[in-house]
Amino acid sequence: MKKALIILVGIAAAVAFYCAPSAPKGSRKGPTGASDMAVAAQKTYVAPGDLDEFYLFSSGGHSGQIYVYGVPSMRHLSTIPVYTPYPATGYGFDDETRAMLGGLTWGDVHHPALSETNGEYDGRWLFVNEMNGRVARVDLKDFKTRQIFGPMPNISGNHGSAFVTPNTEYSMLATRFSIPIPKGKYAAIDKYASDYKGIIAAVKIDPKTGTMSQGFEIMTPPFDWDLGDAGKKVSDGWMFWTCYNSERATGKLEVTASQRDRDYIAAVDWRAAEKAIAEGKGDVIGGVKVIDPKKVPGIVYLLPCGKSPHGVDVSPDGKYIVGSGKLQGVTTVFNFEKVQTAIRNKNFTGDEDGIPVLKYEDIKDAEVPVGLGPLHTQFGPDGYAYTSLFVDSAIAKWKLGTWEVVDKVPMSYSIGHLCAAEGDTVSPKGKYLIGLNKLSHGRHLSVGPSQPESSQLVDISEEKMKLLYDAFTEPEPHNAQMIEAKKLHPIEVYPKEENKNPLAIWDVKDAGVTRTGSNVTAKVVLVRSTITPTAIEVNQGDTVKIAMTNIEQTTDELHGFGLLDYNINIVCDPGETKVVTFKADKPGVFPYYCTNFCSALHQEMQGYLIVKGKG
Ligand code: RUQ
Ligand code: CUA
Repeated sequence: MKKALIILVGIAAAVAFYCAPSAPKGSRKGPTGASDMAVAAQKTYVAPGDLDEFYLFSSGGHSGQIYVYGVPSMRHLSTIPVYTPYPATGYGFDDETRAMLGGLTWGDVHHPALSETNGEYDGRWLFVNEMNGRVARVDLKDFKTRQIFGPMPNISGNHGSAFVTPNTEYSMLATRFSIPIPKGKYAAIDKYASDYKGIIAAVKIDPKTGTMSQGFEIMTPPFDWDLGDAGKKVSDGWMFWTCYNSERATGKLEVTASQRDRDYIAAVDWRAAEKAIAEGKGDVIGGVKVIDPKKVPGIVYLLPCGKSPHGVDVSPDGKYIVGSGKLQGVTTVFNFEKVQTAIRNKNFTGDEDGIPVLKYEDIKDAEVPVGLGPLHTQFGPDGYAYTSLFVDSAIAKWKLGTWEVVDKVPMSYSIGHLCAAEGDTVSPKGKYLIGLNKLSHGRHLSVGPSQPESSQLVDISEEKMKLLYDAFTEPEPHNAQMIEAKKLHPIEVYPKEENKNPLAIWDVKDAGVTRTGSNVTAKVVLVRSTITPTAIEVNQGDTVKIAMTNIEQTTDELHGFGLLDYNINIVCDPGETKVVTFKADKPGVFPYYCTNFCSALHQEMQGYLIVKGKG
């Protein structure tokens, strides 16, 4: 009776907590009292002119962008357009970036992955996936998207991506949606369990340039692969992915795919896969080498994990694999060594399409009672782990090895991923943890029905976690990675001598228009405060190529080229050349002008495209 009462009170308290309104509108009284608020303010205050200690690269979800914040100020510093045109930087308007986007003008970005050397962020590149089967590389030298690889063959729903291996050998991915492969093949939906396939894939990364190329794929049963993480240190060479729908169900998955008590984590020996491919053991499907684990054993194993697990995260020492069953109140810790022993001893309970299933009791070290709806885990430098709890709207702090839950901090509300400073590397930095929440529920000035998402900054430098700051962020902060600012050294201008564009010019006397048949090339110089030439005359129907070089070598001296009525909007950074090609199909006189306020005579920086009509 007493126990029941306690539980009831507990539930009521939880509900009350969840529904608790934020501080009254217009009030600046913090929920935790004035002195705590003063401490929090001081801890997040970055004085004018001072710099933040960390960069945060946050996923922009279906906006297709990456947002860059400074931590601890949580100030939004820049937006890196990746899969979506972005007029502010002219991304997706010039020939090169338009070609990189292909025919697609959106992408659903989920998991940014900083490049690593020996399991530590090395500050070279940021890889990021999107659901249309692509992975992009952002160069952290200039914070620009430099490559979009894909859509990859056989891949449908690239969610379990773009995780990198400890020395950035590969960006790893796994499909959320299974389809008959290769793409284009037909199979009726009632053949789902046998004729639809999931795919695990490895995208090769050039260690010097970061350039991505086709690696290999592994065919799997039609499970819905969800999240992944690369093994590190002792488990280096292995990759782990969770799945839901091991039921192989279709239709209303919220019911049909939640029947089993346990789904799986796939453990993939990617070095063995690499070797098998080199030995010619893959079949070419859709133009890529695909391993069928039934024919090539010894590469994939299944670890049972309850229940519809979402995140899987490997501890900094590589010894533990933490699988979060989103429909239960515990997170399961597997022991990598035990997994290896079970594989060696062939302690299997069965198989799924030829992939051996390990015995749960053989490989599990602990079920940690973190709370309801565990999703993702990050790590601190001191043996602590932090798990996000979607249903409880909280973060649980617990200790690796003792499995003791030591603290909880509420989140507002419904936390998804969380991101600790370098918290998925071999040497987490601690200090800060950010909860990436799905809802913000009016803890901000109202902006209409589409409310901002929230990213909450938590202090993890002491025993008790403390909420420091509510930041309201763009949709949708799925995941983020936080790196020490001192590891990045972005350039501020493109050095003239490194500009290899054949159409670049550096002197206004070289500017002008040349013609071959109906192809017109205009070489243009952008420099304060003239666009040279100030008039470009062409004939209707000409193919016009405008190559513009911003010859400035001064920090922050950007120039733009906005051409009215032709939907052209280019921005050139100092020392950069951009090229745009279009058909001059509309006759008339069309002003072009500099779009970036660059000087006292910025308004004067203008000219005319004159298109002489046919008639
Ligand atoms: S998912 S809220 Cu797209 Cu990474 Cu877990
Ligand atoms: Cu150049 Cu404004």
